[in-house]
Amino acid sequence: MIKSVSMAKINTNYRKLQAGYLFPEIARRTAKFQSENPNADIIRLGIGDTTLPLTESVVIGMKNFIDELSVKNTYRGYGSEQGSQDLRDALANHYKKYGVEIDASEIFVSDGAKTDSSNIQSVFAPDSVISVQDPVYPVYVDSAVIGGLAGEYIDDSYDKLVYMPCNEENGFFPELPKQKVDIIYLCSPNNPTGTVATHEQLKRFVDYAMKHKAVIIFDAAYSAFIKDEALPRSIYEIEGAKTCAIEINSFSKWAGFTGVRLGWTIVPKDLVSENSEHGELNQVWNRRQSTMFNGASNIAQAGGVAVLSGQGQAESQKLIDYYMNNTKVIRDGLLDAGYEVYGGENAPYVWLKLPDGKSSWEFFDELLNKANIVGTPGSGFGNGGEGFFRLSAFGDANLTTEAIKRIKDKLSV
Ligand code: PL4
Repeated sequence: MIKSVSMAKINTNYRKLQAGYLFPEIARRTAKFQSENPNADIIRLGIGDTTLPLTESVVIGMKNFIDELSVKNTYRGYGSEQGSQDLRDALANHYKKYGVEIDASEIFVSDGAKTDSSNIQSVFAPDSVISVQDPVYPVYVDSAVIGGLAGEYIDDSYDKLVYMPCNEENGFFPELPKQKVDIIYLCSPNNPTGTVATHEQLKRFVDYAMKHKAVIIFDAAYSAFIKDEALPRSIYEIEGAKTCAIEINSFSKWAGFTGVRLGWTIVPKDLVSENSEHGELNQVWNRRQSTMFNGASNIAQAGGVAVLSGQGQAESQKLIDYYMNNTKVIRDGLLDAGYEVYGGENAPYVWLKLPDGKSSWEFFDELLNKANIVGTPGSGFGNGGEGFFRLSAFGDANLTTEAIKRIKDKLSV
C-alpha cells in the first residue's frame, strides 16, 4: 500500500500578486461598461495594441513562406530554437545602422518581448536583487513575484525589489540605486511615461553596472519610434554596455506583429555577472531556450525578415509615422486643453498628469463614463504612476482625433 505523505502544492508566490494583471482588468471594466451601455461608442486608447494592417512586404514574405510549407520538397518542420539564420543575420545587420556590432550568435529570436523580459530572470541566481523603474511595465515585477525574487508585499511594495522612482523632478528617468543591486530593468522609450533616456543617462547606469557587476535588462520594444537622432536606440550604443546589458526588442509595435508574435533578445558574449565567465550567460540563455522553447513560428520569422528588408523598412516607417502623428494629436490636443503632459515626442505613449489630485482609476471611470474613452490608469504601473494616466497612440487616426475632441468637450481640467 502506498502511504500518502505529501500532496502537490501550488506555487504560493502567485498569492503574493496584487490585484489582477493590469490589462485584463481594464478589459474587464470596459466590457462591463459596454454591457451596461450597449449604445456607447467606445474609443480605445488603453492597451498599446496596433491597429494598422501588416505591410505589403510582410504579407508577401509570409505568403511565400506558406507556399513553401505547402509543398513536400520545401516543407520545413521544427526550426532552430534560437531563430532562423536569415532572421538573426538580418537583425545583426539592422544594428549596424546604429553603429552597433552584434554577432548573429548573440541574438535569440523569440515570440515577443513580454516572454523574454520575464523568462530572462531564470538565468540569474534566485537571491538576486532586482531593481525596477517606478512606474514600470508590470510584467517585470509580476514575473519576479512569481519566481520568488520579489519577496513579500508590505506597505504597498515588494520588500526585496528596489524601486527607482521616475517622476517630474527627475524627468522620469531614475537616479542610480543607492545600494548594490544585481539586475536593473530599464525601458526606453519608456512604457508608460513615453520618455526616452539620453546617452548620458544610460552611461551612468552602464558605469554602475560595470562597477557592481550588475546586469541591465534593457527593454527597447519602442526604439523604432525614436525620431531624435541624438537619442540612443540601443543600449549597445553606450560604451561598455556589451559587458553588462541584455537587450530585448520586438516586432510588435513598429511592424504590427502584436498578434503575429515575434521578438528577439541579445545576450552578448562579452556579458559577465559576478560569478560567470566570458560567454557563459550567452550559453546559459541558449541552454534555457533550447530546453524550454521550440523557436518562434517560422511564418512569423519569414515576416520578420521581410520587415528588415529595404522595402519592409520603408513600409514600417509609414506605420510609425501614422502612430506618431496620433501621438502629436493627443499631445497637442491635451496641452491645448490645459493639461500637463509628458512623453509622446519619441514614443507612442502620452503620460498625462491628472488635475485636482484625481486618482488614476477615478479618472479612468470618469473618462469612460463621460467621454466613452478607455485609457490606462497610471497606478496600474505602480505607486509612482498614481495621479497619472497613459494614452496610447496605436489607435485609428480619426478615432484618436475624435477622442481628443471628446476630452475637450466633456471633461474639464
Ligand atoms: C498588453 C515595454 C503593451 N497583453 O508584444 P511583445 O510581447 O513583443 O511586447 C510586449 C511589451 C514588452 N515590453 C514593453 C511593452 O510595453 C510591451 C507591450 N505593452 C502595453 O499596453 O503596455 C501591451 C500590453 C499585453 C501585455 O501584457 O504585454
